[in-house]
Amino acid sequence: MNNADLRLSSERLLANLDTLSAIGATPEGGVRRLALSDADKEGRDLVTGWMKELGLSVRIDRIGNIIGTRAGQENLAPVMTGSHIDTVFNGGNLDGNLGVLAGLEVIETLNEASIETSRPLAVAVFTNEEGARFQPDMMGSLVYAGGYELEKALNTQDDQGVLLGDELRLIGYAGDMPCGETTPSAFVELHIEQGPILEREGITLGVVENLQGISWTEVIFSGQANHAGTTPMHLRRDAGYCAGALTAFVHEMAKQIGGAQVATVGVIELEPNIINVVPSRARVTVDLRNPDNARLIAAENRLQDFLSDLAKAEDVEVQTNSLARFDPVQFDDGIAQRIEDHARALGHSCRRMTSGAGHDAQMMSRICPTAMIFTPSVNGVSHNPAEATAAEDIMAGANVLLHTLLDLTKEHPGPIA
Ligand code: HGY
Ligand code: MN
Ligand code: MN
Repeated sequence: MNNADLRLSSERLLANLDTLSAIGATPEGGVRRLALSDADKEGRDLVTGWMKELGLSVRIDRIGNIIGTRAGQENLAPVMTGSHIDTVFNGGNLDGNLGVLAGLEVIETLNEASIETSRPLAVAVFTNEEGARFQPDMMGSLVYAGGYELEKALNTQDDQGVLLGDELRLIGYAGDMPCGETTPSAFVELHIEQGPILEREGITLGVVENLQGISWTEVIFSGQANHAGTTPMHLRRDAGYCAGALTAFVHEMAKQIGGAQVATVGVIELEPNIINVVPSRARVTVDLRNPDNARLIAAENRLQDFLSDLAKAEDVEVQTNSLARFDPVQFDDGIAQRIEDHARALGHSCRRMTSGAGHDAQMMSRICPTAMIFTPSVNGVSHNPAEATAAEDIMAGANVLLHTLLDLTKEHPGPIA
């Protein structure tokens, strides 16, 4: 068979996605597989078992990243694909999982066709991409790319005070391989778009050429608990009011800035959280994103100015902690062009686009030529049990991944057939 006619098995890939989705399945039909939880361990055990069945050499690095490698004919740097299998608290079945299992399906298809590649081919499962339990997000790939100290990552605590390093040992994935030991020759990640653009435009695939900047801030307001009935409004030091004012401010600020600016208050925790007590303390998280770094910095500065004015006006203390800050990322145009050429050669409509979400690829782009493939999300929904992508779109993206990876495993990738 001419390699150009090679296709993945949709039955097998879709079945494997269902099998993995059963681990951490929620009653709403989604998945809860928080990083380094028992469900994450179970998912990791399933995936590493599949890697071994495929004959991959499986190694775990010191932050728990799993790297399965299929040997090449030459001892060259591998082409790498992959993503993550940890989810947010109320996640869907595809976010991250698709990129990992499509990578394994590529391996299985090459094994079945007895196709050898000159470069090795690796599939990565990165630790804690979501940052839902331990911040920052994309932590495993960031450590792999040398952007975050391993010790700092291992000493990260979740909101119960549990150390990431202890959890890693507990689930048996505190590996001994140095992080980032192997620099891939290229990294390509398949991921759902998690937004509305492809579906709205009726386009099958996204060729992701850049990714927006991300700023996560934790804001702590400290006021004074007081009686809800006896305390006059002008004598209150109301942390709960400040949390609400901040939420309204970031929402309005993003709308005023316009363009691609987005802002989200995802967490509001009040203490003592009792109906008849003026809140003494509020913990609030602010997620700001913009593909233009100057605008993102301007939004961050407006946030800080608002907080200092609010603290003065309401006589509360305010403390901010940066939980994550990543500049916008430009992917490799050569890799993006190959993705686009393969999409068109396979007869799929596609368009260049920016990623609104963070991904492991943004960290891998620090160390090797990198780009991404997006498949459409039904109703643009993600980080939600309703997350879905049509089977034919999943296979379109996965087959473009197959041919892009196959192409890149040639020592000198030639023109697209
Ligand atoms: O936050 C993000 O964009 C990613 O889902 N971790
Ligand atoms: Mn993801
Ligand atoms: Mn996600």
